[in-house]
Amino acid sequence: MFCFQCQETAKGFGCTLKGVCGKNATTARTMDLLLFVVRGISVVANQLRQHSLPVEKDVDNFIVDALFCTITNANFDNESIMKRIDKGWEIRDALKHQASAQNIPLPEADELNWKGSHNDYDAKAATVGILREKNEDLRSLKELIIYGLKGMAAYLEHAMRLGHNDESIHRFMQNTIAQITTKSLSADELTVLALKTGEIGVRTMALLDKANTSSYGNPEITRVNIGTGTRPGILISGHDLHDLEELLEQTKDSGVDVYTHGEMLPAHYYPAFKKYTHFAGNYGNAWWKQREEFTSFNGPILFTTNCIVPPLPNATYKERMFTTNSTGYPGCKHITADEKGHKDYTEIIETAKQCAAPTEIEHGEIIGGFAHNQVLQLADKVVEAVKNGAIRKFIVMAGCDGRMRSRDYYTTFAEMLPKDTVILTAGCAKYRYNKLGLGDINGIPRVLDAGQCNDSYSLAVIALKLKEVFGLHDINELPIVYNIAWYEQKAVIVLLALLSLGIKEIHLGPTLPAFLSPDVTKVLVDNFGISGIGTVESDMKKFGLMN
Ligand code: FSO
Ligand code: SF4
Repeated sequence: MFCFQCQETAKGFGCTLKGVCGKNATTARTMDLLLFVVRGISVVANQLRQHSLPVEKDVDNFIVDALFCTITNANFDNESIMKRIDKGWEIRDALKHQASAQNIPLPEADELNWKGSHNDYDAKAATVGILREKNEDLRSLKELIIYGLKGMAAYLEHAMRLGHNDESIHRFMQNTIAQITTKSLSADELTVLALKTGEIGVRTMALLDKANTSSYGNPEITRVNIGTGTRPGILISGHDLHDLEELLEQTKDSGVDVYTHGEMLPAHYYPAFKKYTHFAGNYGNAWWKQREEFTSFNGPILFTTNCIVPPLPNATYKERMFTTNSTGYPGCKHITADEKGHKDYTEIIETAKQCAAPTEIEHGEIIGGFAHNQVLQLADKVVEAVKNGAIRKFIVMAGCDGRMRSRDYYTTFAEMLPKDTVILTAGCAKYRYNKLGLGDINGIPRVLDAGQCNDSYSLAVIALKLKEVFGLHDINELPIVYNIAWYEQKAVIVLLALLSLGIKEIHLGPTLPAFLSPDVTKVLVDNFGISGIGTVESDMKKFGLMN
């Protein structure tokens, strides 16, 4: 196996024996084969579209799900990946049949022709992974684009589940994958394609924002309880609000409470979910603390998306773990939707009824709900605070949290920030500083949480609005510094999206991606001023934040 798609990759180089995330070598290779299938399907689908022929919705759905399930920590269930591969061959061959019936010529590519039995999969997979591209810079750019597309697929899937779709995004994804598969693109051409991926990433996040806000209202300032009640609970983690809605509906008279974990916390900010009195609060912290926190939660856990941490062999909660959508874990019950898209959570609810109430690990409240609509309602107050010097700078500290000790940097950084600065956050990175009690500036909290990682879109909307209000020509003239933490591939699409919006001088940590070759890193440094992080003190000085 070889995988270097996430920040925690082994030795900052690549996982070769087993993933630091817990993914084993066989599953890593099976995922490589699934991506091979995705490439074949994309080539044929793209070719049909180029000839103005229709492509079935199933193709779009398959590609989105397949990309999503290969994201870090989403799916550890080899069997479910194998099933996707088998279905993929059928889709590819049906598309080929369609092409041949219409005399559409197809390019030469192994991805279009190979087929073998399950016994052949592992050997084939070993030849079609990341290292198939021998040129380090081309490999770096191709993987940068593919990881961006994986993040895009995740956000698109959430929007689609709420009935919002955009054919142009699917077309872009499949066309991009087809180009990477069949064309000999130069480094310059791939760089352009990476930026284009960011541009479509903005479109995808805007689509998801519309899907979420038109379904559940605009997030608003909300105090979220972090303590526990006395009734048994169900913990829902991940990012999918549609799953949450169905779970809340089905649990409302059950005597069971629903708590959020990790990235599901921002669900509390949406008006539509406030009517559920049993939507009890947020339990715990970011994804990587789940081994301890799921143990003390005592009740069942539903994973709607990544990040799953493989439970230890003696974990008491494994029988209480349920997965859905693109996620999977061997031995855990997977909940699928019926043909109308409806999921039945009876088994989770019945499991919860047999469990003790959650053990309280924290007490109090956290505040959030500062997505674009809410912040723009406060715009006068914010602009006034900037003009009169009460707010000197905004620090965008969005992105992901992770296990590495080096991420303590973000807590220290937040603690050391001067009192006239405001943190704008989104994603699970917030757990490094959202319970520090950093206070407020004239009633504006010093940590403004816009929501999930996809709500980084909100931060871009806020920045663009401020640029307009202050009459600036360039978004980079705003008093905003970007100190972003990344972990997995959704952060890659967020980064590409910010670059496509012209945002420069982004600091990315705790380490730069291993998949960026020295030459590609140089392009990003020269053109966008991207850099890593240093020590808290040196970065404070660099950002002009030392008092
Ligand atoms: Fe975090 Fe995991 Fe949202 Fe990621 S829970 S790390 S970028 O999946 O998606 O922020
Ligand atoms: Fe390693 Fe990250 Fe890939 Fe897991 S996702 S195998 S930790 S690089």
